[in-house]
Amino acid sequence: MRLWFAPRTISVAAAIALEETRTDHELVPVDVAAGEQHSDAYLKLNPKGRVPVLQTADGTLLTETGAILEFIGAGAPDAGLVPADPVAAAQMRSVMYYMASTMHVNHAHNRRGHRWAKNPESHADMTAMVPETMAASAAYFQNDCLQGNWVLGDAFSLADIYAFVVCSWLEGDGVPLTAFPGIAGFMDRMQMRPSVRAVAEKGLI
Ligand SMILES: N[C@@H](CCC(=O)N[C@@H](CS)C(=O)NCC(=O)O)C(=O)O
Repeated sequence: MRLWFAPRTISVAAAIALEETRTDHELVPVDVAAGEQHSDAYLKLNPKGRVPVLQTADGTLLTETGAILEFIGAGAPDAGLVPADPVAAAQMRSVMYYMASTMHVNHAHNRRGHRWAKNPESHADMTAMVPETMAASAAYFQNDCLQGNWVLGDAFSLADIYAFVVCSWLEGDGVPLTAFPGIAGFMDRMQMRPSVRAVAEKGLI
């Protein structure tokens, strides 16, 4: 498999899942700061101009972090990243959908206001709201999603990987982790996992 990624972006979640499942893969860096995601060559991989993209062993190109994580998890059932129980699986996906649809979008308002508004004053207004909206998302994740060590209590799952990357943006978005000791502990546990250490050694986080 081949993963197109950029450091510190949501694409790191896919890299962690590949490590968790010991899936053979190649990493292809995308220079997002230089706008490589908008190049003709990259748009052929992902017409949305975003990272990540995962190319499967048969050449299929997958986009959207949640879908990519599910694909990686399904290919390695022994890793246990997706619970067999349908209720637990739905709880896991509930957190993943929240990360994708709400918390990641809150974060994007920091520097990507041009997606939603033309007026620079509107961008500044959106940026000013980010510490508030990200703190609200952090409170929801800490108080209502984390059920002990992980989202599913004792069982580590794809939701933890997704949440880890999104929560790694909190400090940069003006939300100190000292205000969220539950998340701080979760981040410490994640950082101790060999998968996260491996991607850190490669400079992804
Ligand atoms: N819903 C997509 C969002 C992907 C996304 O927004 N990626 C960001 C990095 S975190 C990106 O590629 N940004 C580049 C840009 O906006 O030009 C997913 O979860 O895969």
